[in-house]
Amino acid sequence: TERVNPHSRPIVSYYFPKGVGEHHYGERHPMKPHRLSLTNALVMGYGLDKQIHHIYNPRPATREELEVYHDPQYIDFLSKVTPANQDDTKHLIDTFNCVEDCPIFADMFEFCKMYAGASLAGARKLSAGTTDTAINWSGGLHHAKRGEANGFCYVNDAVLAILEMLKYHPRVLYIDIDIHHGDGVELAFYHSNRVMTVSFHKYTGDFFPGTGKLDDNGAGLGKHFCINVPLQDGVDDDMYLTVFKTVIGDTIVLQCGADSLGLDRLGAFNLSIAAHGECVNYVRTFGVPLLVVGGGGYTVKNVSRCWAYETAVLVGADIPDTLPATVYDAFFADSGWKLHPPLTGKVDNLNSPAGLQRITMSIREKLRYLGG
Ligand code: TV7
Ligand code: CA
Ligand code: ZN
Repeated sequence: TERVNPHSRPIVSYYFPKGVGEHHYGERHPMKPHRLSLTNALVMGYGLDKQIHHIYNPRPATREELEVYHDPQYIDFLSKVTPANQDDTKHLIDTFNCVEDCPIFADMFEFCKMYAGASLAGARKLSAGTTDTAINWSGGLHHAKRGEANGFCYVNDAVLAILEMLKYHPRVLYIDIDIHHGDGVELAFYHSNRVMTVSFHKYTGDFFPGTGKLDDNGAGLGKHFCINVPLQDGVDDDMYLTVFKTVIGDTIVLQCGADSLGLDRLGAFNLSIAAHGECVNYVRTFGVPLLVVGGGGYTVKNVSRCWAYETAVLVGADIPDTLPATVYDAFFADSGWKLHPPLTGKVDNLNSPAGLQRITMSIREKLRYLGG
């Protein structure tokens, strides 16, 4: 099935579950699914739909599909709990961690089935060999555990998609450029030598979720098949791309959390949209089947700029820096309707060249061990 030529244009499939952007976590909650509607409006506004081969409104995942990874009792709870009845099941809400970061909101289970269904549809199409690249910006909810919600994530679509791809591919490489550690995906495959997980993240004493140190490298059969790149505030384009380009692989799932951009409401890195997109472009040139999912990103206007730009990168289209007119024009006035507003240099870079050198050398050593 490895029939992708990096020099020709890949076949790209784009998954947008209709209505996914109309869900609300709650007024003050930083996760805004509305960013998905903005992203889709920019993709269509740029006319990228004409360059994308297939556009799908995928069916929601079924319970059975979610239970391939998740605990049936947890899925049963998600299917039944509502804002109206949540007071009757206080103990279960605590058991399954559906508090504060992961509130119970209206049609929450529909939202979960939508974003997971889209990643699964992409994984199936890649496995069937009928697309080279599959994009689901509503996915990438990488913190969800087998039986527990965590960090704005309820079901782990990345884990489900990888499990689907493992039916047909001997190995999968998971790369995570969200500013948070991809702990849920790492945990699911920590003992597996068929899935290599690589996460780039902010790693300091108190930053969520607190895991992902350089020396966490997998266990049992999975020893050496887990890579963590712990970074400090303010990491810039040059440093990030240098470290990023030490990675290699097979079938790939790329989580593109946009909270690693400069000026993110929750993040503290200094990346431009161009550099974030260069990570996507670099992975694209490997010419292997690629599932691209979203993830974090809390400055909504920049998340949608970034993912629209990366959609263009993935289809191999050049798009102008002036944004197309959409119904969301008011969101983009800040930059005079530009795709690439200045985002960098606002946070001090606390990463020293020596510290980064230490990380890069340590990872080169591990990759050499794998013969990669
Ligand atoms: C993939 N940071 C998810 C990233 C998940 C980050 C956190 C918040 C937050 C939650 C809110 C809120 C917030 C302004 C920010 C230790 C706590 C502190 C809850 C109030 N405002 C992804 C999860 C992270 C919820 N959690 O990787 C409702 O920030 O740091 C924590 C944990 C305990 C719980 N409290 C926060 O990007 C998609 N939460 C406002 C309202
Ligand atoms: Ca990450
Ligand atoms: Zn994040």
